[in-house]
Amino acid sequence: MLKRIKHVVSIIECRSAGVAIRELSTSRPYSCRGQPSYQSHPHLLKQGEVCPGLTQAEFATRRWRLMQAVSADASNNLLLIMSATTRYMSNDIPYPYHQDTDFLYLCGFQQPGGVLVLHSEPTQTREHVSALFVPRRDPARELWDGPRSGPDGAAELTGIDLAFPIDELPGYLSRFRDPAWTLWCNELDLDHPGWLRRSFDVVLGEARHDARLRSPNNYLQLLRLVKSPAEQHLMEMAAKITAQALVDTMATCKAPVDEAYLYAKFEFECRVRGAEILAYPPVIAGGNRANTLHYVKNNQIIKNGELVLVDGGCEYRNYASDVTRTWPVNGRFSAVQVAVYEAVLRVQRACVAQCRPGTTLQHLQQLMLTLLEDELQELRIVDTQLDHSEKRKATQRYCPHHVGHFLGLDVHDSPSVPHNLPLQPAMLLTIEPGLYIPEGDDKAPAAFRGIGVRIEDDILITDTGARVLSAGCPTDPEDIESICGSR
Ligand SMILES: [Mn+2]
Repeated sequence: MLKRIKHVVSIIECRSAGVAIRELSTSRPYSCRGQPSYQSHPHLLKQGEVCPGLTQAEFATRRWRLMQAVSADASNNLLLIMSATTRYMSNDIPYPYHQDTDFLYLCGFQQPGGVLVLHSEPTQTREHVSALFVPRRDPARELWDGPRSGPDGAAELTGIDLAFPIDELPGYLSRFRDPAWTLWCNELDLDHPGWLRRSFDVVLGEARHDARLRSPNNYLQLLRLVKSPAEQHLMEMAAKITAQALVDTMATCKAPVDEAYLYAKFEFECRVRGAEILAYPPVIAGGNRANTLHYVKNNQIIKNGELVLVDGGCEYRNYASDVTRTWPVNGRFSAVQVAVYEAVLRVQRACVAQCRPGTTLQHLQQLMLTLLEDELQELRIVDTQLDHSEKRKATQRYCPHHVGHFLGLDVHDSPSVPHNLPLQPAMLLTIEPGLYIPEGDDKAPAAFRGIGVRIEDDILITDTGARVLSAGCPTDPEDIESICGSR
């Protein structure tokens, strides 16, 4: 019943907006076809959900909030958000498709070739209109690529105000030529098809870079920073799956071991628990390779007596996790290894303990550096006789990365949000101090060279403090030793 009313409203809006009225099927449901829906995948979605756990109402609220935010800056607003393009591994063989996360955040449509248009339209019924332009159904292409939603399936799934075939986008945009409209849109890159560029030229004409064109990024990143209860639940699931996969990876680890084996084991344990993919190429770094921060080759043999640093995270229902553990591949930390490990662990726990509303990433970064500096002097890796600035420089050499980052649909979520922004309940971040002493570092005592340790957890800011979502994988060295090689 509700659905029928929605269609009637859509038709009225089409008329009032002067848009050609498309055929609307009200006789039978579409069941979407191009991505899981309540009808096709009842084990994943409940009725009214666009993506598992996320309702049509939640997506509508996100769009409304974004339009409210930009309305503070300008009055006639047109937003265009593009879906990600399909990338190819080899001529016509695509990589697994991964939707643009802003597009996904605003409408939940997971198929390529779409454009989301949001524009102000102060009427008695609503303040703005959301229109989704998607590829038409095409039996010849669908034979190869699988089913598509088409506009009707997209409308039914997302509950969006309007849905049209993508080729109608230039016509729809022609009424926004008036310079009174502010266009909020990210720059197109070379991957976007030529017809999309031409659609944008319809709005902007010759004035491609004038003041009418603005980026919605800052507003979107601030909105995405604070997670709804449904998002918090999905992120907690992602962190739990990753934590358990790390436990299982440790448990089957015996020296010597191939990094590639640990990679496969970790990914397998994530995916059998329901994660679709990994959120990023994991770092599986044995011995000195842990000192290469973005080591992702994962193809060396880790020798008996070495540590392995595993920085990995699954993506569960589009939400990322990001956890790091470091363990001895033979199940026993050496005295030197455990000394470095416990130094990092004390700093990590102290930083996590400071996570609460009102603190900032900037403060946590300073805290991490101060504490690491003390630990490095205690370990006699940094000389206590150095002056303050030399000690800080040395500390930053042994931990060149930041204490953490925000986490969400992207593993490095909301990256442009300033680090002096006070944390609020429902924000999610990582806390990940490390110490990296490369084997060629002749300033450090020889015994420490070649050791790299990082400990990273996913933290949800709550009303009163914080909760460690990835606590399912222990960090205590004795717990780690008892898990290692236990299976
Ligand atoms: Mn991280």
